[in-house]
Amino acid sequence: MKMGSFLYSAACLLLFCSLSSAQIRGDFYESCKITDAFGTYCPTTCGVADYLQKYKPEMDEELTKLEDILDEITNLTKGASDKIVYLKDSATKAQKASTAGHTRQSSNMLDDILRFEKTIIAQEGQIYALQEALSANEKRMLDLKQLSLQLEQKCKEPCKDTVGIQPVTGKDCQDVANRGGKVSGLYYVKPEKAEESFLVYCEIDSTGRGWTVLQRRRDGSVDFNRNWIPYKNGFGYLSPTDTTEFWLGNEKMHLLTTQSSLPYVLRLEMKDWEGNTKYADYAMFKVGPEADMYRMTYGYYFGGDAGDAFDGFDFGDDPSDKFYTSHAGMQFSTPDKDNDKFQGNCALQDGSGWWMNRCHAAHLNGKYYPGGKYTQKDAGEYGYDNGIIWATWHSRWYSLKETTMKIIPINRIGGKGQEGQFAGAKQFGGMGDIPH
Ligand SMILES: [Ca+2]
Repeated sequence: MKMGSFLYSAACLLLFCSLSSAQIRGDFYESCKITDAFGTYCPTTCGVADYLQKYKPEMDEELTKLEDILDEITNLTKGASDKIVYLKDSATKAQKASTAGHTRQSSNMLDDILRFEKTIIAQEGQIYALQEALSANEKRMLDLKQLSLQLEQKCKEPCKDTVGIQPVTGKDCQDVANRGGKVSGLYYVKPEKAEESFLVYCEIDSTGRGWTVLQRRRDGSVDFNRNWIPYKNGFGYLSPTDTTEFWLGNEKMHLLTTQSSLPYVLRLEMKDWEGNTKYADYAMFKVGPEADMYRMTYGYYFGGDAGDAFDGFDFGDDPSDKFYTSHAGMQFSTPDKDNDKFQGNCALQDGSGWWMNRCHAAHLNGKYYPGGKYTQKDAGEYGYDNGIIWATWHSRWYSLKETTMKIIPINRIGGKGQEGQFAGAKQFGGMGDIPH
């Protein structure tokens, strides 16, 4: 029955309302003009209203349908009652007839009466079942109406400022940390060439290092199969507790990574489904302007224990595999904008936005596969490896559980206080220990 799914979606809607007050909406709404989605605080005024608008017609329709069903049941019940009255009358008549001394007919009459009684019992059973159904449906209606009321109430409440945005600002998170930002959380930053400041999640550690987070995969709750504009502006949710998934946006990444002569290091952190974590660092990471399709460049692999998948991977299918799966210097592609080196459309076939070559050895915006392992069949229509891939660590048919992409000025990456969990950096002979 449809109701189950409707109840579920209504419950989800409720959940959305209660959760959304603690998150930042990253999407663009048709009826809302939000110039900077990540800078828009609290979704109540636009986001929730739009969301409700979207679901209200469906809900009304479901309620109408349910009312129709109830009417039908009521009619049926009435029909059955009439029938019982009629049958009871007949039975009484028959009884009277039999007691009136018509002995010849009495045995026939008795049979009739027995038959009638059986029918009556059967009818009563049906009526009982119908009444059960009726009251169950009434209860459901009541629950639904209750839920709808709660929902309406909840969405009328003014949005509470539950998101803590830190007061310190800077041109990136390291600047924020330098200016006194002590805790990880949401901060406004304004890179040098940026016209407006925008919200970012800063990961600030006890040694005063401030990472600006560009991408986060956590649980598959955000769809990364998006087109050029969402990838340009950013999508998903920024949360002060770092619990949500997002793509900060190519334009913001461009502004951040090209603002000063001091180069950035891009760190990619990954976690698999067995709980292992690995990372890879790239020095002098830059995202070019939109005119150059947000081309990604870096100087060199700076270290890490996940291996250098940005440099491509020899999958063993063809000698040119490594060359054609490297990402250095690639332009950004999305399903609606093919800037790759493949005669087909990598981003369309793999359902993501990424610096596609022909196509990839690293693919952190891929499809989320709970459990990790997936097959050609799972990959859908095109059947290519489309998961969250880092080929120098796990096979391309293994999709990672969590990823983070974050940047920091190169002079802050080394030195004391390298996180214990990423002690692997030491393997690189202190390459990370650049004096600052
Ligand atoms: Ca192509």
